[in-house]
Amino acid sequence: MISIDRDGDIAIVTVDNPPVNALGQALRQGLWDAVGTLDADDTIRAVVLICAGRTFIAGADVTEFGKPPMPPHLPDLVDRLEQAAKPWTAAIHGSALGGGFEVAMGCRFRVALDTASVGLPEVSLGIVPGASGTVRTPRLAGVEAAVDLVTTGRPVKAAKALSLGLIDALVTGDLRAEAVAFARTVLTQPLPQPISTRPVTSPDPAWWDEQKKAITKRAKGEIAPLRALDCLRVAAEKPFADAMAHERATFLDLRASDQAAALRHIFFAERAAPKPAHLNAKPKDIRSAAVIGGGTMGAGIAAALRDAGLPVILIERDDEAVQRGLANLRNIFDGAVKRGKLTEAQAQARMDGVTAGSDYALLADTDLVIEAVFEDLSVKRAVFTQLGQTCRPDAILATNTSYLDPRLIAQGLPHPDRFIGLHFFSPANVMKLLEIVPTPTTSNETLATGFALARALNKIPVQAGICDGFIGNRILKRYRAEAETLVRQGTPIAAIDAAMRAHGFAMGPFEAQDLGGLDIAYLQREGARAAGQDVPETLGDILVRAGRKGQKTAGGWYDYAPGDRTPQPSETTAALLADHITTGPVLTAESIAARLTGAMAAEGKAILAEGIALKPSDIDLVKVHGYGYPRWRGGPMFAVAG
Ligand code: 3H9
Repeated sequence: MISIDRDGDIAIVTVDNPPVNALGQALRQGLWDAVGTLDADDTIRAVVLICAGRTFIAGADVTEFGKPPMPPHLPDLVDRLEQAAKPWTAAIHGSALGGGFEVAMGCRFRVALDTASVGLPEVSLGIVPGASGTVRTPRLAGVEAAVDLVTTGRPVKAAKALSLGLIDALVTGDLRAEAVAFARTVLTQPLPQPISTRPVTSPDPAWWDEQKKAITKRAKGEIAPLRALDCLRVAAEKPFADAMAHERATFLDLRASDQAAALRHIFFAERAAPKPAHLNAKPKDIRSAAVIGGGTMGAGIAAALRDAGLPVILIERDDEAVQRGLANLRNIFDGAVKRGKLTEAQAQARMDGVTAGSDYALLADTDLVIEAVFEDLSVKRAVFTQLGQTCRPDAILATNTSYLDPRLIAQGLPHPDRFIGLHFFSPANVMKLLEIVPTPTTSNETLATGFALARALNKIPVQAGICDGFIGNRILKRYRAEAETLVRQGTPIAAIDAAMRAHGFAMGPFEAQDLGGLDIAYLQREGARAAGQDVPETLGDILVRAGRKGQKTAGGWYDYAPGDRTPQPSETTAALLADHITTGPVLTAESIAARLTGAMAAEGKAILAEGIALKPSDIDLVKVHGYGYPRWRGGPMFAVAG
């Protein structure tokens, strides 16, 4: 796990603890011992700490968090490194995160490859840095940089880290050789003060209040970012030792919290998602892709494919539609340029990799085709008839559908083993979730290719069985139905939305429908009714029939003033629904949230019992990544199991 070799009078300590060099007990002990060994070795004048594998130390070992802490504790190890008789230089590649960056701050110097990043992502695990991250960072880079780094949890790239003073040098090429050369050079100069003894200047109280306000708004009920801010303030105002004690107490408190348990659950579920145990085939190589349909969804999918570096063919009905599709795609990349995510040149390169047209013959040699046309069975079937005639027999053919039965879409398709459902979420180039829906004829190879595609697109794949709405929309339907039941029982619409926001959702169920439009689900219900299914009338149906489809019609569940998206309680809606509403008991915000999340969990249980979802954590990932369920609550299944 730890090896020591030397280059003249420089010792090189190499950490090798795959997969990410996490700081489990054995590694902490190994580093502890290495400091002692090298302090005692008179032939050594400086030490380089470097890691094998894909990354520098990526943090504490999260799997240890459910267990009692074991010595040597990380804060003590960081102190020991700082007090080592020889100066240590951390040589960073990949990511130095959390405890990894804290170890680097224990070292006297930090050099990093230009491709590396450093950060303190602890808040994303519901904790605060627990080994001096909140105390040393402000002493190293100033309070403002520390507050940003610690309370957002977002890592920064090496160049930014250098400009903030988080690292001392940026290198390219051979990290080990460069770090050894660096360690040798700095021996000729006076050593900088250890970070723990450096001064720190606290901003005035008004600045701290402003930060608190902004973070409270952003955190939406998540506690760790605010507790982190509190630690940083103590670190800026109190002596080092007091701040360390405060940080440690906060860390241990949060480590045992429900929020941290929920966030760990999502952390491991996300990492398990791309590689489910039952995938037993090798995925096909996908070197080219095509999208049928250049609307919002199709353009989003095409953008995601381009972002992953795949050449894309975009097919639309006619020239006019082709131009519209290309404009949609360009809009997406232009937006990315405006937000500083892409340069103009990168956006242009994204567009240059798109071939657009209306002739299916363009698809003759494409590896993967994703259909994203209008959600109508006959339209989709017509597309697959053409794909069956023009694509290679081994091309993977996927449908992006939210509600339709993929078996019906693929009926009559030659080689149906290469057919699969891929349910993207809008905007498809942004949303992380991908529901993967195999049919009974989908081959294992095609299924594995779906998962491999998700990895390539940096998405979180969840396998779903075939039912109305798959996992996500089926639960959404139940959630909305329960929300309507509450309205029928006399709970005000605005009270329900407020309760769900207080629970951590960005929006309540009715605000969300007004934003997305009530007509989509209405049309789907009408379709089912026309097909002879017994679909009871919903309150939403009454609103749509009265022309209230949401924000786009200036009113849905709420009214909207022109140019203003703030929902205003609506007398028109109240009058339209009056006959369907009885007066009932006044519910607290907590009991409203419990009813609605309980309904989601109940539907989730049914989905599991039917085999539509393979495991509870898959359902949690779907709700967290596709439907705004607060990550720090762990998803509906975790909430009821916990
Ligand atoms: C902390 O440090 C607290 C301290 O302040 C105080 C302590 C006192 N532990 O993501 P990947 C596993 S809190 C255990 O797919 P990538 C992961 O489960 C920690 N295991 O790789 C997966 O396992 P498997 C702060 C971990 O290359 C495998 O490694 N640090 C940990 O796409 C590969 O993971 C963080 O929050 C861990 N800390 O990305 C960093 N990390 O193969 C969290 C990963 O069995 N980690 N695993 O499924 C990351 O952000 C990414 O893993 C990283 C690599 C960017 C490093």
